[in-house]
Amino acid sequence: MTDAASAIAPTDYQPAAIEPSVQADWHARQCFAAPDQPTGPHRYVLSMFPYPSGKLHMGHVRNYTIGDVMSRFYRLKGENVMQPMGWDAFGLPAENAAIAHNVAPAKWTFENIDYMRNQLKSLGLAVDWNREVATCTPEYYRWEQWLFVQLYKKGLIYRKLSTVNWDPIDQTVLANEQVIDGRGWRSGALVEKRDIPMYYFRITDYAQELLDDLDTLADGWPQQVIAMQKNWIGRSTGMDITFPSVHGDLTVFTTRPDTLMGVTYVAVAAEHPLAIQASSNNPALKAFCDECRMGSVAEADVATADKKGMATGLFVQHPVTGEDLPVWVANYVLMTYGSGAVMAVAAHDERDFEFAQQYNLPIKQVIATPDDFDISTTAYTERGILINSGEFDGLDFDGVFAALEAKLAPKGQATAKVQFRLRDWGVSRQRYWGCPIPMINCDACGQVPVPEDQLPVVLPTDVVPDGSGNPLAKMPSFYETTCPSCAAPARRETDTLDTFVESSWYYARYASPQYQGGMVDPAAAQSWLPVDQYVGGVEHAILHLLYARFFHKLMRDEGVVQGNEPFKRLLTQGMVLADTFYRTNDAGKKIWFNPADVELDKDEKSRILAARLKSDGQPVEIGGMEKMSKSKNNGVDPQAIIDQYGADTARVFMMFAAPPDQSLEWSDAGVEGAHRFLKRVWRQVNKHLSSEFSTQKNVFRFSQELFPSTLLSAFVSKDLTTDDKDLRRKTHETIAKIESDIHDRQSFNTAIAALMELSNAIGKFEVRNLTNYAVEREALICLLISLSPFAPHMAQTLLHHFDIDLISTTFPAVDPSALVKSTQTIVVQVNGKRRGQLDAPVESSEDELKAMAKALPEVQAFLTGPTKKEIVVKNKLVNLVV
Ligand code: ANZ
Ligand code: ZN
Repeated sequence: MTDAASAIAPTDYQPAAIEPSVQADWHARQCFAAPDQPTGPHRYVLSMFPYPSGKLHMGHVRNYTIGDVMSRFYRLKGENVMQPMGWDAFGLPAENAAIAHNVAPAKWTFENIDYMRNQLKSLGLAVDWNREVATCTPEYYRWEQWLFVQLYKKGLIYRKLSTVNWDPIDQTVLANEQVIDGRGWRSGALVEKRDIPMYYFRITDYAQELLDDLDTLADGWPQQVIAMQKNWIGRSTGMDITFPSVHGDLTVFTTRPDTLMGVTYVAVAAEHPLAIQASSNNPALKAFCDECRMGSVAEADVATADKKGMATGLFVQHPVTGEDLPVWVANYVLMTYGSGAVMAVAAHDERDFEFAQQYNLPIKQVIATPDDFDISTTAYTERGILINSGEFDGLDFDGVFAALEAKLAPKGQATAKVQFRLRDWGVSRQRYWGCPIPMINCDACGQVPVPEDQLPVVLPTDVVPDGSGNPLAKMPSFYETTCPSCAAPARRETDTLDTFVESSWYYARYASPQYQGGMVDPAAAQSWLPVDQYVGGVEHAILHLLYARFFHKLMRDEGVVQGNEPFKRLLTQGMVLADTFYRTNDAGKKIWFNPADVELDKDEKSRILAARLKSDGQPVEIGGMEKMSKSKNNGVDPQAIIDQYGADTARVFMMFAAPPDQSLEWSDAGVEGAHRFLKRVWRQVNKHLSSEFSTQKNVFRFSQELFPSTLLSAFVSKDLTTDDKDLRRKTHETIAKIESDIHDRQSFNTAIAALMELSNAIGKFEVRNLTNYAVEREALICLLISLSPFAPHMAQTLLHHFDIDLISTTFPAVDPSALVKSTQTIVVQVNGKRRGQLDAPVESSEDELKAMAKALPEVQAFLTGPTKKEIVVKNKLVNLVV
């Protein structure tokens, strides 16, 4: 290896010349292959796998660079790191592409995977490609089907009617995103609602555990994500209260039983039995209920929609006073929450208040308000002391709760209750490109799971959907089968699973991706799970992370994995933003132009002053920074950046431009800045290697034998100069900072800033003798190793010239002796006023400091007589009193 050490790096930094060969070296040596059962410290670093949409976007690049920096750092720290990669390969875009280009979804998907795999490799990720998984392969989804069957047998999956969007022209079920302004995306037909049977996962059985276990994640997960999950699970404690009536008793769920004496009407959902009963002889009411049912079922829409209602003409009795209360149908009451009915307290609930005002219903205040609160214009929604409540007057929330329970519970009219907002998870999709649901429909036996020895139910891959319904339902070769329990002819289920199911357990499959005996090899699961560090977009903060947590618990209860949670630590990266440019056409519509097609005038702070379209030289409007997206046409293609500057520059820019959890503003100037930094490091190493001292053999001894034990002092027998000591201190402070920035703070931008500072310090350092040369060598080696998680290709190439193999080296240890400051600044005062300062060796005695202070010419001018008192504050100041 000494030959390599004496070789000199080419003068110019040419990423295109080094990156492919470094990647080929990694592949040839299988550098990042993780063992199934690691010995010693090990870490599982996972970035959310991509959907193979066609090509990488900047969000991917950011996500995978963050994960890769951590993987490479922990590898350098001597850990066995597993960083796998795969493909979330089922989903609607493949079907849309099939319709648009007449190509089979399988072919389209695998071609995209091949292209994107190459793109990921060109980014230089330290990925164990032997663990690659694509969720659309039978080897993967057969275990998903296996779990489905187990859960169905346990009753954790059930089938019930549910409402879908139906396109009457295409005769197909539409996903929510295929409904645009109430019409089918392809046919333009007005979308109808239909009730069809679907399979559900009983996630609500795990609601309490999913909530409680969030507390165990508090150290590793962002607070905000934990809060979003809590909110989504939405645990409310309250009471079921029953209102007796001749039409049948009406039960409502309320979180505010304390307001019971303020109820002035009750409201039910359009689907509620009382509404249906009242509609049977009231055509106007029936029409109104039908209209409500056509509306959106999304809770957010319901909350903001105009309040609409109609009286049913029915009455129920107040459980305490016996008073008759009118029953209304209201569009703000959801059939799917509580019992689909509310006791309305207009004075203390905003929605009820709005509704009561609109329909002139009475408003009765029962909670005392602060003096300055105007209850005639707004509902007062805080808890408080009861008024106008007869026997309950003067009580607070807990007091009424207990009193009501004591009074009504014995009559069966009140039960304390916990209610979750979380709904069971409907997983049936009437789509082709998904995992087949392993069920068989038999006329005699009903739903029968596919026997385990007949799994997997393989999805045919040579199908090109045409947009008119699910092709599987038109393929007798797929659906014709026999019933496993009675052997009569039966029909295979043609619905497929929601693609969130595949992404709920891929992290576990990576532990043993080829295992044929189950979802995960128990030994591999034991070794690698849970994931130590998960990295992904905050857009997955709710559904994906909740489903994956749920699956981990399902798999645990099935004996497949251990532990309660899949992801120990979570980093949610921010969005990538870019400038937007547009023109407004005659119809008032904005036409967006890609930043690559626009040229800019900028001021000295590189703020944009004006923008012109390159093709016609005419101005375009500046729309500001927005999330990179197709709709604003402001996506910057990462491939273009990699081609022009190299992957290392793209990576360094991504990590330097913003803290990982914040949004990142794309800027060409920023990319160029990152590139200049790498070029400077390249030149510095080049200069060092071509120095006159480079031929001295004992220099190589330093890197080969003594590094990384940082025994520079053993190498350098002579005393170091102040400059030597300063650079050594900078070097070791930087190492310490990189460690704490990456490991403790996950603050990668400040780590790069520290590396830039170290490079600056090296730039200012002068090499006059062999000792200086050794000090500089240490600094450069430490700089390159610390830079290697960010710019691995360049680091590996340059370290080779120091006889160091990046793949087998370790992260430098901090030399505590190098951190000791050699000099310190001492302020000199005369009679308490600052008159000068001096740099004194740290070990100076009080007498030495006093003498040095008195010797300063600017101080002497004020020493008008003999000193009466001389005060020394250690390491800080000398005060001379005359
Ligand atoms: C009376 C009341 C008085 C209420 C008051 C609130 C304030 P959370 O906290 O989200 O669980 N509610 C019950 N079932 C409903 C349904 N199916 N559709 C729409 N709203 C429903 O919400 C619980 C509250 O939401 C319940 O407490 C009920 O209104 C309403 F001053 O009951 B409350
Ligand atoms: Zn049967």
